[in-house]
Amino acid sequence: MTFERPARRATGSDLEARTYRGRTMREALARVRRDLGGDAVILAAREVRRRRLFGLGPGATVEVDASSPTADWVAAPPESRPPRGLGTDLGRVHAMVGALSRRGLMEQWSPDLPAELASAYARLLEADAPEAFARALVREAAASATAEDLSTPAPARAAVRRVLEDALAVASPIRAVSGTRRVVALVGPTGVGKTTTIAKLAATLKLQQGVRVGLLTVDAYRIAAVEQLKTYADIIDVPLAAGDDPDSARRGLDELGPVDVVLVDTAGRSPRDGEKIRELGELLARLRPDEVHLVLSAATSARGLGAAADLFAPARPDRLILTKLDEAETLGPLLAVLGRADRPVSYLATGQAVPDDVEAASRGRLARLILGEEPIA
Ligand SMILES: Nc1nc2c(ncn2[C@@H]2O[C@H](COP(=O)(O)OP(=O)(O)OP(=O)(O)O)[C@@H](O)[C@H]2O)c(=O)[nH]1
Ligand SMILES: [Mg+2]
Repeated sequence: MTFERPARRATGSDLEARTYRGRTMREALARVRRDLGGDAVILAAREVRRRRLFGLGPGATVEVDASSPTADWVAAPPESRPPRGLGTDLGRVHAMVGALSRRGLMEQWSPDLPAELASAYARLLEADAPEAFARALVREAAASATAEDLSTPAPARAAVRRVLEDALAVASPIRAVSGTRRVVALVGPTGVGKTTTIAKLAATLKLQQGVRVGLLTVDAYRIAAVEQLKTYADIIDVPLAAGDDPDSARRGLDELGPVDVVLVDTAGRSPRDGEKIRELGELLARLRPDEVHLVLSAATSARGLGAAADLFAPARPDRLILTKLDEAETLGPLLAVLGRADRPVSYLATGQAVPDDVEAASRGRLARLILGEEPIA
């Protein structure tokens, strides 16, 4: 495709705007950058053909008005810039340009996404949600929302939140069933908070719900690990057993006596340590827990989360616990693993305090947290 010299347009001020065209926003912006440099000021953008609901028809183009940066304009926040005679039909698309260019996200946009959802899309990208996920959510929201929903930013954001909520799965909290012993194991990478979460859950189950809880550690070859759990067992006043191979772990279960719920603490494994994870899988296969919760720290990169979810597959986790939500800068990376792991989230851990900083997961809360619409504490 050849590069056409852009037409010059008067802006009604001392600035000169040029108009750049492309089949997509990305293409038009690439031309702006090539001609005016990376600091060019985007003044407006429009779709040239009438826009259909889900994107542009064939041959439709995007026009971007841009000018060279001047100190005066660069300093001013985009919303304070007047349209400066660039035509009256800025409206919706102008707002989209504002929402995205303010956040340096203009490049990501393409005209097949509805402009009304630009700010919700920008919010997802700012939360470090994977771009493909953000795009899919926005598309889905556009398909399910009414025109009225999309008329102003708040309902448009709510439409995206609803779609995100629907995409999330949560599991019900651990329930004691009288007459049966429910065995619940926590597995996961080193240092994510398995032992701390077990202490929180044990205290909550016993003190708030009157459930008879026992603890079993299969991390017995690490003295410090046993001592850490023993300290909690003493404070909460629940029995503790230990075992480091399938036979001693099974014996440990029996030593706990009549309890309703056994929480099983396992040794943290590096996601790189495939052999140890397989051993853990074998031990759990013999122990036959009713639930296996994979504990992941929200303060891990998307890549680290994905690797952990894949590598702990031999332990057959059927639920996810997300810890350190308080430490994570953004929660968007979780979306990659929530999709990939395909397991419902059972609990959210939001700090170091035992037992306060744990809560049963809820879809609404998780969606609002991921979108940055609600504080952790
Ligand atoms: N900020 C924050 N810290 C947490 C949270 N959960 C646990 N921690 C801290 O993380 C550190 C490690 O916690 P542990 O419970 O020992 O982690 P673990 O997964 O049992 O570690 P290993 O047994 O060594 O694999 C401790 O300092 C905890 O206080 C949380 O939700 N938020
Ligand atoms: Mg531990």
